[in-house]
Amino acid sequence: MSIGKRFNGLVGASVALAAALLAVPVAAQTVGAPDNATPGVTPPPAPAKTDAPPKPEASKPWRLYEVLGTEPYFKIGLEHRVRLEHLVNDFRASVPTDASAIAFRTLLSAEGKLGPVVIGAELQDSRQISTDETPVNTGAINTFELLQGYVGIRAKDVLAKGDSLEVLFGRQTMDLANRRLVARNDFRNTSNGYSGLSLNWLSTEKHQVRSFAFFPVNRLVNEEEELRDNLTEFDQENTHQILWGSYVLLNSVLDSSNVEFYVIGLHESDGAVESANRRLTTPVLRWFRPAAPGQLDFQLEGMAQVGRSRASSKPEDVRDLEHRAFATHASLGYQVALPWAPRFSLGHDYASGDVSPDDDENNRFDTLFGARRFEFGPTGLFGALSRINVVSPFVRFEAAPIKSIELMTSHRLAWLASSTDAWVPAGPRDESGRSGSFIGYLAELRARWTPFPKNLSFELGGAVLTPGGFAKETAPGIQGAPSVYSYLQATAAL
Ligand SMILES: [Ca+2]
Ligand SMILES: [Ca+2]
Repeated sequence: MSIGKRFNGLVGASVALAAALLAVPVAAQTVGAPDNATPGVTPPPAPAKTDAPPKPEASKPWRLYEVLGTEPYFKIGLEHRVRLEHLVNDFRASVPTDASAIAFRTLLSAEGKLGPVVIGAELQDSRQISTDETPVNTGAINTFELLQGYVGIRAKDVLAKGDSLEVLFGRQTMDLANRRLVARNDFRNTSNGYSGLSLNWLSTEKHQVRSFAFFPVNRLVNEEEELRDNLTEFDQENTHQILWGSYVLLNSVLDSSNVEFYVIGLHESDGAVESANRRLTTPVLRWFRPAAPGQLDFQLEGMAQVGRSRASSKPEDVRDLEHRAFATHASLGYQVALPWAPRFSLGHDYASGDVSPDDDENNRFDTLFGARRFEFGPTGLFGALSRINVVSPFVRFEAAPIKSIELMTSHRLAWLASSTDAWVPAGPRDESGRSGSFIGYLAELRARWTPFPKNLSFELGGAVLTPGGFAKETAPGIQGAPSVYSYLQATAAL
């Protein structure tokens, strides 16, 4: 199908969908907090994150369900986002090429509540129109999908006065801890979904216990031509994959810092989806103090990963390897006690890579179902860096010069942790290690304008990857020139 035809058809469909959805009473929740919001569900408050300064106090957003007065029994939310993206010099390509896309995402959520019993659903329509040179995948496209559909309970004063408990059964989304290993994606046009049982308990002192057992949801369609045509097919729970976890947060324990400990398990075999037969256990320890005006904040995290896995998900690859990998994050920040909340931070990320393709071990750290936009730069058409086989120091500066405007810039150098393993987001691997290890320098800028908090926001951003020795040697599409990504997006929610 030609781009023009696709464009006309899809814009028509998107406009019709938006019009249809706007005709119903609405209320949504993610504008202005695009990196960690969870529409449709109101879990116990998560601990403050250290990767963003506290937002200036916002006025109350406009919500139609409040006007209608259906709360607390029924809430409905709608959000629509459109993003224009352009990538000059695609670092993944085998020949120099550019990529361009317009990505649309619509979320419609509804939740009914009677006493402690909740029942909810969320529809996600994610689609993209793009040039023929632009790669397409299920990260951008998943049309008319049931992202969430659950029943459960949400109750207060369960074990002690002032605590809260949420138990959900069904298809749901989840942000676990700092979202590095289990996340509800937000910048990415589609989100991960998980089906199963989750429990979330928050004590009066804001200590937290979470536990879950899921079948991750496999996004469909997934063939290139079907994706390019934005076809619709109901996603399938991958019953050959089990994701489970247990999480404890001790709030404000050591000199107003927090300690988190959790374990995530992933067990999979080949079914409808080819797998690398991962049987991984990932224990994580994080010690952190959230950002606040006039004080030092920090984050120290260690993630170990052990078990068995295969080097690839190819059906002919049946060699089980000992999986031994790990990742670390260390950062230090300071937010100046000024009205425009300037915050400086610096830090270091490490994630192991495979040492040798010929031994009996797999040392490549696996990020499971995590998100990376909040620290490794924009994803979407870009996503040049990730927490896999990487050594990367960074500096970051953020500020809110006026109440409705937030600015952020970050700068990273990135090397392969193992020069004999791949630069995974791009693909190339030099098993000899002779191409060196310097991936390059990533500079990022972002400006966000929120004229109506949680109702309307605009974001303009971009990133430049200046290739290092390894990228120049192994990524023919780059030919030594920088990859330059830019985007402009608008998000409206009711
Ligand atoms: Ca689907
Ligand atoms: Ca190996």
